[in-house]
Amino acid sequence: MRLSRYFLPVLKETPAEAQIVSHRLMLRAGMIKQASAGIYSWLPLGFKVLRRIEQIVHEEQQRAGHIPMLMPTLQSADLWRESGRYDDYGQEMLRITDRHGRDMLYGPTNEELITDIFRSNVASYKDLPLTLYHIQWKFRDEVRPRFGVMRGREFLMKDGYNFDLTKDDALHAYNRHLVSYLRSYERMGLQAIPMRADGGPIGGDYTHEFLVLAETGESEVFYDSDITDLKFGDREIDYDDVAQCQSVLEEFTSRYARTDETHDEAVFAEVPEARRRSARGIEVGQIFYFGTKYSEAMGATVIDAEQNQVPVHMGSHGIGVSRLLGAIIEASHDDKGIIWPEGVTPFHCGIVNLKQGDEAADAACDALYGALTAAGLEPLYDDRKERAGGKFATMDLIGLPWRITVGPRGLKNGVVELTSRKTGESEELTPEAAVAKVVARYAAL
Ligand code: P5A
Repeated sequence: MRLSRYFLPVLKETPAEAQIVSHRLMLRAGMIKQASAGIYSWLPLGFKVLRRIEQIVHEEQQRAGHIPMLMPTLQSADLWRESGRYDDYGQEMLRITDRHGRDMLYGPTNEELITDIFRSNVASYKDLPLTLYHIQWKFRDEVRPRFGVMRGREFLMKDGYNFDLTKDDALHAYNRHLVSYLRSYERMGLQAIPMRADGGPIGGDYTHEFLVLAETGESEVFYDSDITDLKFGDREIDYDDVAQCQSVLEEFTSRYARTDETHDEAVFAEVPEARRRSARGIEVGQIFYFGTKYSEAMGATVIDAEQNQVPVHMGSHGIGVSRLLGAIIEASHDDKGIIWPEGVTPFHCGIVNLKQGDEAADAACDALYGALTAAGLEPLYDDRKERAGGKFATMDLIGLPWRITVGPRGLKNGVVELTSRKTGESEELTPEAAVAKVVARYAAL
């Protein structure tokens, strides 16, 4: 993409309404624009990152054997009356009446809708296990929407639902989700720690939240510092292997790590004092096992091997897709702007032409652009007639991991400059070597 033809409305001033750095940087980098309280338009740069995050989530869900689909945002109130949650959900639910006077709602989550799909189509234990998921907008009429996409009213969530014959099978589904979430967050350059939490309006008492530690996080958390050394890394996993998934769960959840809802001072006191931490965290996902709560209320049963009708065991599992943009920026920025992890960056590499209109510089930039594109990468070429300082400031603000700077002086010696946004280090390389280095970085992801 050539910057002269793109839509990147960066702001020079720091927006007064934004209280935390990720919100400020998303506004300044022209990623989002507020439409009304807690509701945002996703401008091209923000939309690109959102899509990259979605892509990682899709790949990791499907790797775990979970099946993608799409349910609507508007739901009938009748289904929610069946589960009893129409009255329980309270003011967070946006209720709508259609022209025929039918009660509808903008879905805050989809347990009822998916249970209805299941009961209409599945009758036998032979069709289990089954896990369906989608990535869809949700609406929760939060009292205090704030911090930009971090606590929105309209927000994008990946929500998955497992249907199993037995509790053990459902717990395996829970473990599969835990493993796939660990992989997903690491691919986004994040450390998200699973912590024992509370079921809240979703239900069940077996649930973990995934938290990214950050001072601006809205959750208070308590944990054993040893847990921060754990990495999932690039280990191979067989998602059908019950024991293997269980051992990952044990590895990542055996140390003390709880949100304030389930925090227990007496148990925490058993952690050696030097390792006890209390901090703040951003909740980027939550997994639940709630047994037969919805299947019993809504008649989602199957015939088992002995010909008995039994309610299925269920769980639901959510990732805060749009919130993740905020969480990633909170975890990765400096005073100049965003520092995108390579796994989610909107463009793979920036190209800065120091002297637009200079024949050699223009030709070298075009050649770099062509070579990066041919290698399957998306460069962002700043081809505007602007001062070098302004171009660098924009690139630093929008945080692309790599920048290639091209100027007539370097070209005389056959070199361009390759700069890492993260370390700030630059090296002079031939254009071919610079491209090869950037391509190799992404190939290694
Ligand atoms: C699990 C999937 C559920 O709704 N039902 C379907 C279950 N869980 S949850 O924890 O309530 O939400 C899942 C994740 O969505 C993100 N999230 C939000 N993101 C932005 N703004 C909000 N107002 C908001 N509310 C929830 C969180 O990341 C949460 O973990």
